[in-house]
Amino acid sequence: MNTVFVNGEVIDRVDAKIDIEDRGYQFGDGIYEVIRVYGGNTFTMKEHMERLYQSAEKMKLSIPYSEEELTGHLLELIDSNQVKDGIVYLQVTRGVSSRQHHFPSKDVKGSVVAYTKDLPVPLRQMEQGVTAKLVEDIRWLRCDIKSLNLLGNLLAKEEAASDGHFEAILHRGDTVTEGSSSNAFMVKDGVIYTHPVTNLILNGITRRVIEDLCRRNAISFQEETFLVPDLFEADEVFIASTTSEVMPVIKINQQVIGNGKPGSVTKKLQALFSERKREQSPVK
Ligand code: DCS
Repeated sequence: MNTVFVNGEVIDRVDAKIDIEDRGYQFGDGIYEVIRVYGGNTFTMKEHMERLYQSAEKMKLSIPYSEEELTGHLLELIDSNQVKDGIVYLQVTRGVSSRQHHFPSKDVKGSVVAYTKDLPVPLRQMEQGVTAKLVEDIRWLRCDIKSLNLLGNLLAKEEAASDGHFEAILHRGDTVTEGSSSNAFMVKDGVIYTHPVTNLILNGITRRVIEDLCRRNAISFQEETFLVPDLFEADEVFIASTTSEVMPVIKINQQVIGNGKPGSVTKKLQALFSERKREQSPVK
């Protein structure tokens, strides 16, 4: 049986029901997190939970559980579904109330849903690299909130995917911001560049792990904006997310990046990232 968490209960997936007047369903008025599970253990769970509560605060959403309670429920769910390599998806909306734009009264409780999914690490793509399409960033100005409102991201991803690309790399004017569901990085002369943490990008947890790995291993990591021409002239480009880890980008649009193969800095980071995963998993 595949179980899901719905408002405090762990139930069979087929029994899960959502009210048609849930504000997540009607407005995308909610937030979410995607947390990795490796070998049955969560990876950077604390960071994801903290970001969830930060997103909630930024949109004045009250989560009806403490962080500890919610973490406990997720661990129970992972256990119940015997997840080995996969993800847990967690979503909180502003709850159910008759459709109106302004927020419902304080006694309307947020809806909390979570489910797990088996998802292997995309090893082949990580080894060979993927291609990306450059797409204009038409999203709103609070991309720091991990909101359910993903239409700008979806349109970009679809534009890239329908041309056979793995990811859309977004640019606002001349500035490269991030991927449609990842952070974007370029390497030039041994230095890694990525957009600074502002309202224009999501402060990715994988990005933070990469920053920490760079600091500990004397790899130069610069939080500095870079431009579209810089991206095309980079030695290496990679994207990073919970599901894709450190993913080399070997071609953008029709243009080959560097020598068209995953670069040495990217490969070094992949190795360090794998090591970090092993360190975080308790030895069984
Ligand atoms: N930027 C955007 C717009 C994202 O959607 C994501 C992750 C990231 C950056 C990277 O953040 P993490 O490193 O914290 O994952 N998006 C999640 C998603 O929607 N599916 O998988 C990850």
